[in-house]
Amino acid sequence: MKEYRPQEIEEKWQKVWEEKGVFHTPQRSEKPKYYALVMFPYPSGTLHVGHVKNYVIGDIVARYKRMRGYNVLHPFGYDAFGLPAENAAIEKGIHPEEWTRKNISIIRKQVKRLGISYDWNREIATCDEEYYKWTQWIFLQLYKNGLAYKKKAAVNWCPKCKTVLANEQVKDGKCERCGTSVTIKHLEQWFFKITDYAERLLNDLEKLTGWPEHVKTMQRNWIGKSTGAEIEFPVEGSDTKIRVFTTRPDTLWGVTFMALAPESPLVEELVPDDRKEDLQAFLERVKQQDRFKRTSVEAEKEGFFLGRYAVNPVNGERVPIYVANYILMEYGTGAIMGVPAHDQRDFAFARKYGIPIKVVIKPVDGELDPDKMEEAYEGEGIMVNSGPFTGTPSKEGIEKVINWLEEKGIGKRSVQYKLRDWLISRQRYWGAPIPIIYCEKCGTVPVPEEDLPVRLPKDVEFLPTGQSPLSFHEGFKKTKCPICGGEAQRETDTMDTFVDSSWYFLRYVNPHLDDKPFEPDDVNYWLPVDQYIGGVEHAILHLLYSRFITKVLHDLGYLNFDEPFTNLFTQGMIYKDGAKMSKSKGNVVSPDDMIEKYGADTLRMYILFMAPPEKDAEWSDAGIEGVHRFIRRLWNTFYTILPHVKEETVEGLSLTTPVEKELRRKLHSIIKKITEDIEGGFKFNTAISGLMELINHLNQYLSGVPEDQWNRKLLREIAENLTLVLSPFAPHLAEEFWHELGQEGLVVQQSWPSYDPKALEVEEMEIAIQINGKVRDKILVPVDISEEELKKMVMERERVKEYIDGKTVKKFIYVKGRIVNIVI
Ligand code: ANZ
Ligand code: ZN
Repeated sequence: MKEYRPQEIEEKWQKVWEEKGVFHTPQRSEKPKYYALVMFPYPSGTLHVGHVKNYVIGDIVARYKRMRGYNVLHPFGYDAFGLPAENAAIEKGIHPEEWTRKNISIIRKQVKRLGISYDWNREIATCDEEYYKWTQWIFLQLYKNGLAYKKKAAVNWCPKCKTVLANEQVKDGKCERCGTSVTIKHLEQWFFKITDYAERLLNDLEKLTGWPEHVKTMQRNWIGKSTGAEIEFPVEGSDTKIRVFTTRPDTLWGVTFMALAPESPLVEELVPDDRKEDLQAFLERVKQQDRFKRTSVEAEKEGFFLGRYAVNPVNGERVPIYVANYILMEYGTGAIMGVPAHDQRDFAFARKYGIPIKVVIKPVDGELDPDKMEEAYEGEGIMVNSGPFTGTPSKEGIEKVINWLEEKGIGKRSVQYKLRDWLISRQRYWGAPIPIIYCEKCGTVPVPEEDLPVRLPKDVEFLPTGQSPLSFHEGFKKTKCPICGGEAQRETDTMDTFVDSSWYFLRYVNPHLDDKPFEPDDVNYWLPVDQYIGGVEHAILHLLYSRFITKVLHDLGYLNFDEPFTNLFTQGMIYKDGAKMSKSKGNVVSPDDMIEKYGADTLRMYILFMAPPEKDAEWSDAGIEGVHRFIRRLWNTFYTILPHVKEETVEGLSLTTPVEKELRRKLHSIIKKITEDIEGGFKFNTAISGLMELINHLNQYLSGVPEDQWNRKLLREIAENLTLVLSPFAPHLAEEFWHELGQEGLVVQQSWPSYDPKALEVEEMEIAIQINGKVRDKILVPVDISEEELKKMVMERERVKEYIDGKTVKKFIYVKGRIVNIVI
């Protein structure tokens, strides 16, 4: 028998696919379209099997949909700008471009060896001039429409990476990449006004019925909408008013202090001269604190009394004004009204500084004693000590108080979002330069679209200075003002790489178009993406930014859809030795090694078989061995029947024995199962179990029936259909089988098989029912019925019941396939 040599077969068919261009997607077709997209990788090194999982899932979808008659767009590319390339440049002295291109060619080779059905004509890299030209174009569209602006901002700064980090890139106060504690710097930075879209980004989540609920929840929390009121508290002895945002206007009568964020400009304004020095010391200390930690409930509260008082506008009470470490400048108004009885952080603060605690919400079934309380009562209840609102249920009170505040002109309804504008400036080299020019006469001038791209110069020096290498590059910096022609300077910041990846799914449609980022007609045909597949680590930022940019381009008239991804699938991770794979832990499983040892088809099948694809799974060497053994068995089985079916056709198939009928029933029920497993939501692992089951049945038949009695037409039907349903999972193997069967064309160009519902029907037989030796009834039952099931059916027959008539059944005898005898 022919030996299974996966590497040979795989290389051969990959070449054929490439030469015949079978995966090149026509821009238009009679067929319905299907856009299957996987998240493109960051080319920082070689791929591990976790990436492979992403691409294999995508490939199953793409191959299946192709066989289902869709015109499938399945592209691949690289998120190629970013910090690691630049750090490599500093550490190893390689130019970021060289480093990136080298990694890209390694990854491309790795992916090609997996036999993924990408349209390689559409390959893109975000660091290509022909790509980033259009990233810059997108910046200009936002700028021209007031959605890109520059401001001095307190930014997160990583002292090790020497760069600004977006809030999103700070995890527990530490740099997401290197783990160093993040500090604060004030710099002029470019922002995208994503907050203008907060409400739509939130509401439109409801349209996304094809997204996992947990991802939508993460997006909702990130946007963080709060409704409440803004209220002004006049400062005693001054014209200044402190504006606060609260979600609990029902607690207004319980305010016993005010607190300002350390960064609030009001702090300097209100502090009396004699307290300035102490204040400075305090501010220096708390501004150092981690901005994320210091606002948590557990964090130690620290405050500084400004020596001033504010007046509660609802009852005229005089309350002290503090600066407190747990107030953030970036949220609400940067100031709060302190209600210790009903807010835990205020409670801790009040206890520490001896501030009175005043109860204004009474639990429905109890009393609160401010002296004995051990924590704030944050729940609902009845308003007490609250002037005209005393006795009102607190939930209703919120609405009523807001209306009352608005009538009196003391406050107004307010909605706040946690979402901040998107900081896109990076003081780094390896990114798309922000297309802005500064002219002394004309101010900030956008680069005219016809002058794009603003090219990254190649000859730059990489020094760990914290300033962009572009800012030392006179040739880059010096330019002419597009308006007055005078001497001017280029912006030297580059864009956050999340900008690059916020629109790449549009570029795949027209990857090499050079006068437009995309052709609106084409994009409107292909998008939204029908199935997006990627890791849950991108559940917030990348998806939110992509949704935002899509909405902006929609509003500007370029797109006729405003959500980019109709269906989203987040795959689980692959662990090794109980841990996430990483180079530093030395537990990375390389796809190349696995392909070397077992072939790509085994690797693909194992990754899909190890667990439901949305679940995390643990890599097991024994597991891949097992799948490989199955594939060898499949191979051997195929070559056992091949001589018997090679010249055969399915036409004229007839079944004579029950064993043949049963085998055909198995075939068709497994076609049905695999189809439903794929359609019904990525149940690839059980689809593969189905394949295994079929091979078992086939082998039982082959060993149970003498070779000269094999039903060749039936075996031919099995061989053909098995090959077809196998083909998305193990495409090389399937291609080889298809060829061996003497079929015309490639398996990838075939239609998905449909099952024969008739084959699924179970044959029935007639059983006579005797009672005390006399035939009294007859019953039709499936041939493979068990005695137990049969007995149940028999005993429920009306005629049988009549004869038994409450008497005890002494015996129930079943002569298989013929007769039942009941003795009463
Ligand atoms: C008074 C009050 C009484 C509050 C009470 C809560 C309970 P969310 O839901 O997250 O929007 N707050 C407002 N701005 C703040 C800032 N810049 N830094 C820190 N805390 C701030 O939270 C809104 C609540 O968080 C607001 O409602 C305010 O405290 C506080 F029984 O006002 B509350
Ligand atoms: Zn000018």
